[in-house]
Amino acid sequence: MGTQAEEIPRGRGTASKILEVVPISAPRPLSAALYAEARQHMPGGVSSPVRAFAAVGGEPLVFASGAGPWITDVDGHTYLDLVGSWGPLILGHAHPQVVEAVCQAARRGLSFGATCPDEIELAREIRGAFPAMDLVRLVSSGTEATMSALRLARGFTGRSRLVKFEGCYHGHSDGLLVKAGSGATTFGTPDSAGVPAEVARHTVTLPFNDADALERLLASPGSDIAAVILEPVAGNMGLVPPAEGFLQRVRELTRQHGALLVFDEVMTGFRLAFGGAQELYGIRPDLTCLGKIVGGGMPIGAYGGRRDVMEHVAPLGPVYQAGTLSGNPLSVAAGLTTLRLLRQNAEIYRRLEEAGARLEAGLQQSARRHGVPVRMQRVGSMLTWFFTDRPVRNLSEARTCDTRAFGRFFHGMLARGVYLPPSQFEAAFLSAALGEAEVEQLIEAVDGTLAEMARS
Ligand code: KE4
Repeated sequence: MGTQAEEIPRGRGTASKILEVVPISAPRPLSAALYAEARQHMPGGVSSPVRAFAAVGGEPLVFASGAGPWITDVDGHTYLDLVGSWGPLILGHAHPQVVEAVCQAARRGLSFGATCPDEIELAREIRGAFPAMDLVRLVSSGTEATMSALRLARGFTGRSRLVKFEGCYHGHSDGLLVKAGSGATTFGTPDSAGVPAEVARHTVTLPFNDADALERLLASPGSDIAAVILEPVAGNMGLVPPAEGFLQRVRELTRQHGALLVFDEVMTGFRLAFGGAQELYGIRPDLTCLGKIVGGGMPIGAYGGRRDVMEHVAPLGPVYQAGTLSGNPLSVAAGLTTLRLLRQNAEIYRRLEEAGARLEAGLQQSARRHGVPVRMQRVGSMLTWFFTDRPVRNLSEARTCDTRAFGRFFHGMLARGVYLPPSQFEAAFLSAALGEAEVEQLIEAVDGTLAEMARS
């Protein structure tokens, strides 16, 4: 299937839509009415908590459609979308070839509960991008991918304890909703109601970017660590890159102590490079978890890695994991089309890097011009505006940021027609659908918002 770069719908250059300035006070009656109705039927009126705008205030919008870099709410207001469904939409909304692939798959049947050809093709495509994944198991979400990978790590090593890093999010399975215990290397404590202390105690949480803490833990007698899981580039405390040499040391330490290294690339996979962060930083993990882009916007997850480890997964081995809609034909059709377009248009990653760099330069100029303490932390097309004047290297430092200022920034950008993730502790995502004109519009919206913040 030949795909030319021009077939990636992008902002129509100078002819792209003019950002609609939607004053914060602008009436959004349909959104408000539908959100009120949603609250009658769904907890908080949302299907996932972060969508509720709790971190930025105000009422969430209800959206009707998306096209390329744009998303339109039910009141007809259109915004440049930097959420991109929280990462999957690297090609933008409703890419014609992705939509067509899903429609064709649907006409062949929605689900077979058995292997289909595209499923095999997608597994092949994933292995081509991630050479460390000798075998791949498809599931239906990032949560399932990480939950299954960690059960597999325990089954393979015969050990019980896990290590994660503060601020890294790996989905909502019990063993991962855990915060640091009283002492850094002691037992974890639940980070959500409903997680039993007996489960949380098996997970140790360390500061991100602190390889010395990991070394002390792994070297401690009886550490019994089955796996160390991390986001190689953290996006769930805001964008926090790995410190120089951090990933290499984690790789060395886990190998030295017989713990499996699990890269959670649900967000970074196919985002930072076609081969994800492990391609960018040259690290070979034992297991990799994927989601988001690998499904092109449809429900999906995947985990995989070393053949000797993956051969412990049922039906080959004793570690059980299953799923009614795993490898769903519509999800794999969307994912396969997305990955093929990315592989055949590798310049997308260069364009995303250029767009990110221009946004970053624009922000630095605006922050200086208006005297607002804000910085952008970015890797490729994943980025966060942190309201602080110091680097953010871990969760403790992220928490020192001015989240009220971020809330004002969020609403100022929304009023200028730009939809950002509604939390300081999330990453924003650029899509290949952003053209030159849209990047300029983003830079102008940031400048106008910071100018307004400086005046108030
Ligand atoms: P899902 O179960 O939401 O598909 O994936 C969980 C997950 C796992 N690993 C990483 C690194 C992730 O970022 C995620 C999910 N990311 C959030 C955004 N921070 C999804 C948005 C939401 O929870 O509504």
